[in-house]
Amino acid sequence: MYGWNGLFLRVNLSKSKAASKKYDAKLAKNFLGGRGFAAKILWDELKPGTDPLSPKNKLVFAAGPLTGFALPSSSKLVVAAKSPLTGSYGDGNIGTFTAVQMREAGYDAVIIEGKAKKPVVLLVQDEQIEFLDAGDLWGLNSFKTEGILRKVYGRTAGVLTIGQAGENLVKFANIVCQEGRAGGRPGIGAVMGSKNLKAVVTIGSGSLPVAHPKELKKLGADAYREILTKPPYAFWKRQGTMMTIEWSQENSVLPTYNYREGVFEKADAIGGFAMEKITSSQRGCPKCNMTCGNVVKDYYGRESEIDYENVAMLGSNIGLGNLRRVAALNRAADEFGLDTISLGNVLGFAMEASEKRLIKEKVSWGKVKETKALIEDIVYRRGLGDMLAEGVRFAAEKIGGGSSRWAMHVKGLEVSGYDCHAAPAMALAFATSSIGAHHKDAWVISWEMKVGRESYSSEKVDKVIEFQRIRGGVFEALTVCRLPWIELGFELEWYTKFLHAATGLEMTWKDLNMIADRIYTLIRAFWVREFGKDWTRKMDVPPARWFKEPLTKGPMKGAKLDSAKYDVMLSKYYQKRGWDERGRPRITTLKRLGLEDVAKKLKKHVKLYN
Ligand code: PTT
Ligand code: SF4
Repeated sequence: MYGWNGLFLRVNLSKSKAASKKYDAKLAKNFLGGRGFAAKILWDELKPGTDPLSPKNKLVFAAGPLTGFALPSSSKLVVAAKSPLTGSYGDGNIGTFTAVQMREAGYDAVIIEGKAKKPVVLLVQDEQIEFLDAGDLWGLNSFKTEGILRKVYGRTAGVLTIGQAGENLVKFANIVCQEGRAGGRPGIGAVMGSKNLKAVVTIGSGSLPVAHPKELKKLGADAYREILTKPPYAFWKRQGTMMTIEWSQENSVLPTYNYREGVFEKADAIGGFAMEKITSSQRGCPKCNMTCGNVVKDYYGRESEIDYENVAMLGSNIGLGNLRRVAALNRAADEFGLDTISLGNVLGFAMEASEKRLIKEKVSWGKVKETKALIEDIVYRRGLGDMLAEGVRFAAEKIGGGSSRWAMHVKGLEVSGYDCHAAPAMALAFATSSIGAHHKDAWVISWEMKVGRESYSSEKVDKVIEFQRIRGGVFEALTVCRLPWIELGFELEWYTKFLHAATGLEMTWKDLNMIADRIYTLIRAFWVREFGKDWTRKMDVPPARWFKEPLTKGPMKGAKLDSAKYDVMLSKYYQKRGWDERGRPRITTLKRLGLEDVAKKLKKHVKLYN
């Protein structure tokens, strides 16, 4: 096999043992890597009903066949497990030296099982695997932990860590690296914590098998040059994802006061231009020449790397209109290893609940010190923080009072930073995303603003599926960054050429879309298997606030979603996907996608289907 190493490393923390094993080449061709591998491994190896925080859950780090080569923005890694937040398949995507080092160590994926007796650091150095005592690191934040490990293992070692949030099993704890890359929104950091795994250090010294080395080298050089010629490049380098704050405000989709509104009175103070005045440096993922991590000095004079989502969720969504203060909360989230999107949601939820006197604690909008203290309570699970550490779905069930209407989540995963009162296609994208309400699979909102936001047309359903294929399927399986394509217009044809040079396979985008559908449908099967008879189409409906409480301000004042029209759109989505009226993959669809074994298991387990 070229492109792929053909090896998985399996680590058992309970037994302090590890072994590598060849996998079938068909797996690579059918699932590519990254999310494809993770979904297949978790489907095959986890029993339905497995407790996500038990030793029986498995943590998978998986890369794609382009990872590790000198190709633009190609060093991403999928981190996946059964999610403690949603109770089903969960993953995240993180730009990290670990992706490169893991591939150079000879592995396309690492599967971590069991639970260490005491806190450990897993050290993967080519074929040598060690379980190091992490007693001294337990309790430290992610930055300190990484700093200590980097002193020993060097600047380019792969180092993934959890902070105290992962240790304390906060349900939206994530995994952090390089002081500002973070991934695993649906609590993948908590899964790592539940295994007593404080960090994973990876160092590889091998070279990757490549089908056409000269072709790959030339393509890589051409592609890096091409990126520099793209017209949006210069502005991208100035603002990165932060330019989206102004755009969201103009289009009335900036999440504000717990998604009550789409415009924020202090948006200018937290936008890309405000950031430019205080940017001190830039960081990014390895192998990228359009680095987008903008570092600013926060309210306390410390460095904080900010992105759109961080600022929307810890800024406008909680009524905080000062960028240095927002950056301070973002830095706290990175240190503790908390997903900023879910964090901004639970904070906004608590502020609204306090305003409505549904909780006894006073939690005010837009106060940095109070909010920072509440974040610490969440991390250490004290008082109100303990409830919020379980996510908004749980908190709403607990406090009642109609709060589930404004608990902003889908399937338990909190909504990322786009208000959808007047964006039906984006609402559908959130509702049908493979891990809960994440924008990663289909960020159709900018397209939707151009074609007209009112309609619930078939064209919109097609666009959601098209994006889910490209982004949620192909990019997540290749583990390449999607931003060159979305933000600069770097053409999709490059990726089939890269694939050919690396693997020798002639794959068209039609072939890739088929693989994407296979992965997406397998993940859907995972959800259906977990929920069994309780699975209904209600699982694919966005939060009630967007249907019931119109916007009261801004250019879209009065707008809200129409539930009857949404329902029709959802049915169309199911038809086009080949799923039934309850959103379950039809047996014929599973077979068409080469998932016969999944069809058999699902049929047996859920006892459903025509
Ligand atoms: C992603 C989600 C995002 S999406 C952001 S900002 W964004 C938040 N970042 C966080 C952070 O920072 N610290 C923290 N403690 N929590 C955070 N949670 C949030 O996590 C990220 C970039 C970005 S910045 C985006 S859009 C793109 N995401 C990609 C993706 O998902 N897939 C892909 N193939 N390419 C992508 N490219 C871009 O990567 P999750 P990163 Mg992230 C500080 O993790 O769970 O996937 O959620 O990975 O290396 O930081 O790069 O406006
Ligand atoms: Fe990482 Fe940004 Fe480069 Fe994508 S564009 S690879 S997120 S630095």
